[in-house]
Amino acid sequence: MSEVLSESPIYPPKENVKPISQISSLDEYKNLYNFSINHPEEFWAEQAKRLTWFHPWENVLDDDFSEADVAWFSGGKLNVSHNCIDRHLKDKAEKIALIWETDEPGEAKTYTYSQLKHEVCRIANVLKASGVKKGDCVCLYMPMMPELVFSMLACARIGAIHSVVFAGFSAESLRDRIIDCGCKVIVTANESKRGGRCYPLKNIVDKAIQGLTLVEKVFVAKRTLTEIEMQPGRDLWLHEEVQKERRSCPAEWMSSEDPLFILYTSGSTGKPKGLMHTQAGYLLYASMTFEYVFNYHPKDIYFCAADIGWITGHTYLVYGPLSVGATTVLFESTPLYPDPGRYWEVIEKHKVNIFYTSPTAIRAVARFGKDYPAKYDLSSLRVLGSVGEPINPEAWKWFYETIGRGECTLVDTWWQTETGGIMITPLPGVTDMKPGSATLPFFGVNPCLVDDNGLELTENNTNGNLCIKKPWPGMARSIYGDHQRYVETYFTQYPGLYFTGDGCKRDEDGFYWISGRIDDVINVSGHRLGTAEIESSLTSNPLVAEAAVIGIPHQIKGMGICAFIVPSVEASSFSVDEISGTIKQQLRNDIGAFALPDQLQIVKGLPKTRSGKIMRRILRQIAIGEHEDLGNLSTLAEPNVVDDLIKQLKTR
Ligand code: 7RM
Repeated sequence: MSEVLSESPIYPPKENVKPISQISSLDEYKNLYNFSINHPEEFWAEQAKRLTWFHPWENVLDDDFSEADVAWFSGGKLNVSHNCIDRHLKDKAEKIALIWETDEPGEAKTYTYSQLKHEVCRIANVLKASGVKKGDCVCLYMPMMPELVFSMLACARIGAIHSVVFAGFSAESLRDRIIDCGCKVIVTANESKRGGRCYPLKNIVDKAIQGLTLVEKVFVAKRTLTEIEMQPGRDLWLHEEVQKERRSCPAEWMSSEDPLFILYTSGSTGKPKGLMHTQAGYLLYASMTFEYVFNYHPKDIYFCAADIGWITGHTYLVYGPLSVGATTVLFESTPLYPDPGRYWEVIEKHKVNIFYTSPTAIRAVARFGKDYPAKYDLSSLRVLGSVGEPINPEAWKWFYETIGRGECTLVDTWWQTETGGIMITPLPGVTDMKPGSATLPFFGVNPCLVDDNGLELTENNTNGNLCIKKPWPGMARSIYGDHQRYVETYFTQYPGLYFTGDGCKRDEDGFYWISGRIDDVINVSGHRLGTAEIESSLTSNPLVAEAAVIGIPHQIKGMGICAFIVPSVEASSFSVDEISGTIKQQLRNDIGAFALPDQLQIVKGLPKTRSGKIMRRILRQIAIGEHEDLGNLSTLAEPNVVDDLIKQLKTR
C-alpha cells in the first residue's frame, strides 16, 4: 500500500488562484494552522467577526470535550437568517442570491437578496401565525425548490428548529422522524419533479401522519399543477397563506447555543440519529470554510449539486454561501436528465465558477465519455469540489482533466453530518493535490489516528482510526433527545476523542487518505445507510427469517448493498421472484427506494459465531468472490453453512 501511495502523482497548487487565494502559501497555512491549534480561542474570537452579532459573546469556548459538552461563543446573541440576508441588503440588495435551475432545462428562475428577504419573511409570518414558536421543530419534506430554502431561513428567523427530511424517504421513515422531534407543523409540496418524473410528496406526508394527532398543520407548496386532496383544517396551500402575510418579520435574538436544525443520519445500530447543530458555531464554521475551501470571491457563481436533504446541501448550498452573500445555484434535476450533459449545460448557462459534487455523480457522467462535456463552454470554472465518499483516482483525474481542463483546483473535502462543515481538504493555491487524498486539516481541526486500543499513532505512513482531538465550532452538539447516545456513539470508543467511524491513512507527507467506514455503515452514492436499519426492515417481513446486509464495491455508487436473506417457513409456498418482490417493496416502504439492494441473495443459512453473531467478514469475502482464503473459521457455529453459500452463489 505504501509503495502505491508514494508513487501517487502530485499536482502542485494552481498558479491561477494563487494571487486571489485567502491564504497565499503553504507556509502561511502552516503558521495559521499551528496558531489555530495552539490558540483556538484567539483564533476563533478573531474569526467570529465574520458574523453579525446582536449582542457580543462572552466566552469563546466552554468545553468538556470528553463528555461531549461543548459551547462556543456563549452569551452571544445573533440570528442566522439576519446573517444570511439582512446584513447583505445594504450593498447587495439587487445581487442574485439564488438561481433555481428547474428539472426542465431552460426554466431557471432567480431571486435577489431583497426578494429572498421578502419570501423568507412571509413564510416566517405564516409559521408564526400557525403557532410555531422559538424552539419548536418544523419538518421540511420538500423538493429542491426555492420554498425549501425560504422555509429553512424562515425557521431560523423565528428561532424554530428545522428538520429537513430528504424527499426520497418513505412515509414510514418520515413518520419516525416527525415523531422523534415532535413536529407539529410540516412544510411539503404537492409533488416533486425529478428527471422528468413527478413524485407524490403530499400523499407520502398523508400516509406518514395518518392517525398522528401531533401534527396540526401541513403547508403545501405548489410545485406542479397536479390536484391533490387537502384535509380541511389541517392542510393549507403555502402560496395562499403567504399572500396574507407581511413581507417583513423581525429576526429573533438567538443564543449562540440554541439549536438551529436537526438532521437525521444513519448509524451502525438502531434507529437514525437526529444530529443537532446550533447557531453561532455552525454558521461561523460554514461561512469560513465556504470562503477558504472554495476560494470564494464576491462575483462568483457557485453551484453545489448536493440535495438539501443531506448535510452538504445545508452547509454548502444554503448557509455557507448565503452567509457570505454569494450567488448559489439550486439544482432540481439529475446529472443525467435530459441527457448526461446536464451539469455542463448548467455550468455554461450560468457561468459557474465553483462546482461541488460527489464522486458518484462524477462516475455516473464519466461513463458517457468526453463528448457531452466537450459540447459546452466550461471555461468559467475555477474550483471543483468532491464530497461524500473517497474519490477513486480515476474519477479524480476525469473530473480534473475533462471538466477542469487541467486548469482548476480540485478540492477533495472530507467531513460528516456530525462535523457540520469541511474538516480535511486542500486549499486552492496552497496545498498539493494528490488524487484520492483529502490532504490536510482545515484551521482549528485537530485530527489524529489511533489503533484499536486507542493508542495514538503519531508517525507518518500509518493506518488507523480517524479521530478528532479538540472541539471545533461546527461540531454537532447532541443527538436530539438522547445526549447519552451522542456521548456513547462518538466519545466513548476512544476516551477523550471524537471518533469519526472512518479508517484513514496518513502518508509520508502527513496527508490524510480516508478509506471509508469501519463500522456497519454503508455509504451508497454518498448517502449513509446503516446495515442494522436495512436488516430490521428486512426481518420485519414475515417471509424473512434472518437477514444480513453488507456493503460491496460498486462501479458507480462507490458502495452497493448486498442483502442475504434466509426465508422463513411461511415463505416456502412462494417463488424466489415473489419473495424478492415482497422484500423490495418492504424496503421501499420502510426506508425508500434508494435502500434497495444491488444484490439480493436468498440463502439457506448465514455464517454465525457460536454466540450467534453474524460473521459479516465472511459474507463480504464470499460476495466479492474472494472465498479462497476465508481465514480463521474456528469460531463458526456451523462450518457447512459457508460451503453451502459458496456453492449456491457460484451456481447463479
Ligand atoms: C459530507 C458527508 C460522512 C461519511 C464520512 C466518510 C464519507 C465524506 C469524504 C468521505 C472520503 C471524502 N456527510 N466521506 N466525504 N470519505 N473522502 N472526501 O458526506 O454524514 O453524509 O457522510 O462520508 O465515510 O464518514 S455524511
